[in-house]
Order: sequence, then C-alpha cells, then structure tokens
Amino acid sequence: MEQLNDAVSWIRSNHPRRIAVLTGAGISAESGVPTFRGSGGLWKNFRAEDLATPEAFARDAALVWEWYEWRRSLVRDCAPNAAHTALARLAQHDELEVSVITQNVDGLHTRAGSIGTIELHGNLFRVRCTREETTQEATAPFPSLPPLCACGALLRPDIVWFGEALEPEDINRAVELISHADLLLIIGTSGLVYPAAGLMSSLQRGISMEINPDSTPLSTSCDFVIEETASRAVPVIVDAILEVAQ
Ligand code: BV8
Repeated sequence: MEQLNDAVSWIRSNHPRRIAVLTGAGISAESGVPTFRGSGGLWKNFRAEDLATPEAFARDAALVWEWYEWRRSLVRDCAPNAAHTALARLAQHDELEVSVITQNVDGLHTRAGSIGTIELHGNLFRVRCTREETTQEATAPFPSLPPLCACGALLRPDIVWFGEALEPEDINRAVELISHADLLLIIGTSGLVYPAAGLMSSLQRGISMEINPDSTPLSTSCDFVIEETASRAVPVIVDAILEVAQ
C-alpha cells in the first residue's frame, strides 16, 4: 500500500494532465476474463502461442474458430470492472488528455465508456474476410463454424496473431501519445509480448507507474511499482488525478 500512497503523493504534487495508459490481460482478470500466462489458466488449456497464429488457422480453421467462439461466448458474459470504469471516468474530465492503449481483444475498455481506445491486437467481436480484407462487427454467436463471408471466403478473427504485424498507425499513434505523456500507467501486463511491451521506452518526459500484483520485466524500469490489483489501485490513482486536475 505504501507504493500506492507514494504514487498518489507524486500525482498531488505534479498534477499530470496528459495520461497514457497501457493495459494487458490483467486489467480484465477481475472481470472474469482469463489472462494468458497467469495462474488462472489460459483458455480451455490451449496456449495462445499455439492457436493464435496464421499457421494454426491455415492448418485447422475450424479448431481455431472453435477456440475463438468459446472465448467470445465467455467474454460476452463478462462486464467491465472498477479499473475499466475508473479510466473511462478519467477521460471525461475536460482538462485531461487520456489515451488508453490496450493489448486486450475483449473490448471491455470501450464497453466501460473509454473513447478512442487503441486496440493494438484487434478485437474478438470483429471479423475480417480472408479474401477481400474487409472487416465487420460480429458480436452474436455464429450459427456454424468456420464462418464464411458473403463472397464465400473464410472469415477470420480481426485479431493480430503471433508472427503478424500490428497496424503501423496503431503503433505510431501509441508511440506519439506515450512520448508526450506526463504519466504512463502500465496496468496488468506481463511485459512479454512485443512490440507492445517495448512501448514504455517511448516515454520521454513523463513518469511511469506499473500496477500489477506481480513483478514483470518492466518493473525495474518503472518509477513507481504498485503491487496491487487493478480494481483496487486504478480507482485510487484516478481519484488522485481528478482531485488535482483544474
Ligand atoms: C510481431 C491476440 C513481427 C491473440 C496477441 C522473441 C523475443 C521477442 C519477441 C518475439 C520473440 N519471438 C517472437 C516474438 C514476437 C512475438 C512475441 O512478442 N512473442 C512473445 C510471446 C515472446 N510478437 C509477435 O508475434 C507480434 N508480432 O512481432 O510481428 C512482424 C513484423 C513485420 C511483419 C510480420 C511480422 C504480435 C503479438 C500479438 C500477438 N497477439 N493477442 C489473441 O488474444 O487471441 S498477444 C496476447 O498476449 C494478448 O493480446 C495479451 O494481451 C498479450 C500480452 O499478454 P498480457 O496482456 O501481458 O497478459 P499476460 O497473461 O501475459 O499477463 C497478465 C498480467 O496481469 C500478469 O503480469 C499478471 O501478474 C497481471 N495480473 C493478473 N491479475 C491482475 C493483474 N494485474 C492487475 N490486476 C489484476 N487483478
């Protein structure tokens, strides 16, 4: 708790206005969404590295879709938690510039009310035609798997798989926002997956605060390491920022 108090003291003394937030699966853990590498088991005993790849999809699209449809059904029933809603509340303050950059594909930041979230790895509820490359929202369960586009080609999840490049404009925008931030909050990520994990090196003038019950490879580079869960620490940090925002 002491690290959290130190972080709050820094905020009260420095009145951060440009806030960049980088989140990972840990911020959704308390919403019931399993993390990738945590003790909560991954996803139906499959490792993301084995199924979230273009090779796996080329080899067995039906299996990959069965896995994603299972994840979609699970996430559909999950709700944003206090951490997601606190970040959405923060962004509503006129004097603050708040940017949420997430590795998560669960859409919970948007459902909590955050606007303009950068979803670096895509979204479980959007699909892409493997022939036309067009994307479309797809929130309801598919009647049959694997789903097909009206053109007859396979649809795939509009998600960045391992070995696939992230959208350059997403990465460039995230670098831009973090480089100008007064404060970077790094919430619920193991800091293992690149290029997302490398984003904190874009911080130039601001202070970094990690919120994670466990230490990660990013911890030693963070100015404040808050070993707390997201739903406990994020509302406290948000309240402190709002308290001194004028
Ligand atoms: C690319 C979508 C190049 C899929 C995902 C060797 C070294 C370095 C890099 C590589 C390497 N070998 C390969 C690579 C590259 C690879 C990579 O980084 N691999 C890792 C595993 C080593 N990266 C890629 O392949 C990327 N692409 O490099 O392309 C390229 C360039 C040009 C042209 C072609 C290719 C693409 C990466 C994106 C992969 N897709 N997701 C899907 O979800 O189905 S990544 C996947 O991992 C998720 O998005 C997830 O968000 C992400 C990172 O995991 P975390 O979010 O951090 O989650 P994790 O479970 O790991 O950690 C949770 C944390 O929360 C823990 O620390 C825990 O303590 C904490 N926590 C738990 N409870 C709470 C909590 N915190 C707070 N509160 C709580 N209550």
